[in-house]
Amino acid sequence: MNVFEKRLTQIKSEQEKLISRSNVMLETGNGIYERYEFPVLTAAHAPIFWEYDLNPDTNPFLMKRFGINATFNAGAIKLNGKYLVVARVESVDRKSFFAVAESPNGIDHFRFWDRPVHLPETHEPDGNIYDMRLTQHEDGWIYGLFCTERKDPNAKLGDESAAIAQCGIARTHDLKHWERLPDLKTKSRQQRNVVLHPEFVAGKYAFYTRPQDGFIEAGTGGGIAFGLANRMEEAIIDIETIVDRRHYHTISESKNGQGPAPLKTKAGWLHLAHGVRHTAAGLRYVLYMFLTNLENPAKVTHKPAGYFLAPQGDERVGDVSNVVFCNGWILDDNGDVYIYYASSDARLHVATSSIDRLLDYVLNTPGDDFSAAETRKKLDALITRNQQYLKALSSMI
Ligand code: M1P
Repeated sequence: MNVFEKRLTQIKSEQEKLISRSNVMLETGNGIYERYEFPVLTAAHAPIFWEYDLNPDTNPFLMKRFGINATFNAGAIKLNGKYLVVARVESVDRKSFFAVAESPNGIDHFRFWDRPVHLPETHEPDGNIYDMRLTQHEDGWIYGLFCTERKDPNAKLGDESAAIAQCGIARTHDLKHWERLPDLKTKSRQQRNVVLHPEFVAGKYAFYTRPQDGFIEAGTGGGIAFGLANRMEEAIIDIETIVDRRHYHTISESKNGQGPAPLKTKAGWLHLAHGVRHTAAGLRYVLYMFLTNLENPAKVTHKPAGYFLAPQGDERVGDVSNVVFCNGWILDDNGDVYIYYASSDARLHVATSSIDRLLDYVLNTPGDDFSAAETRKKLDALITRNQQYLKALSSMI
């Protein structure tokens, strides 16, 4: 066997082992959801024919000719019985594109479709695209809203980082053929983490937005906002109203953003979002939940204090460490929920729960009272309530 043949055999067998490996649910957990031992999608899941020139004459050493750096922040949907994620795939040149990966069960054996998504452009080409949120809208389309980033035309001479982020919009019926629509227009100079609500509200298309002053800093952008547009073919939001405000000394004091489209439940719309705070080691991204009113999804009715899911173990390290981010989840017919979260801008994981458990979490976990004394009082009250059970339970354990 020559070098080419030897390497190809090895690479193929390693990848097959990776994709056919069964995931393992981690024991115990917190009762709210279960985590799994292995990420569901990594750079190593990229098909061999994406990264290598497979012609032995032009690539005798079987080198990578196109490197994939990371696969993360994925939109998710169940279509025709398959669990599909539309991942942000980042190549080694730092550009992102979207690619669909499919699993038979939602927790393992994710395999990329042969080709990445061919997303048409508007008259203003995208510098980069990422973080697609999928919404199966009651108008019959599946919409993909994502961030389109372009170099700031007013950047100071020599500033090669200043960028403008806006919300790109595309729609499809099958995740294969995509129609690009004009970018969303709002009054905010920067826009990221925009999500389409699945139902009409007051006869209009409803959006969760995240107005922000700078590319990184939210500035005066107060938090997750809500706005209405008449049409998707030229979506314009005139008024953005803050739904979930940032707050001093919380997990989202620096910024926050809606995750996937909210899930409709009997008690309200269930939201998953990310919150960001500054630490001495940089920004820390965690996930949190809240519930909004069924008739008025701009009104928060319940919001547990603190985070729902934070980076742990290996998840804490990656290109942007100490980050978990989620823009995709699937509610199955039997009430199971698959939460696809990415860690540290590197890889995609799944956590599983059920709509009943998630509702129990948001309805019965105390909210934030914004002071250390109030937090301590809540703990004291729980200990007092528990005292009557401790004796009885100690004989059980
Ligand atoms: O690097 C962490 C995340 O940063 C951005 O999120 P936000 O706009 O809330 O700061 C996004 O670029 C996201 O893709 C990334 O994971």
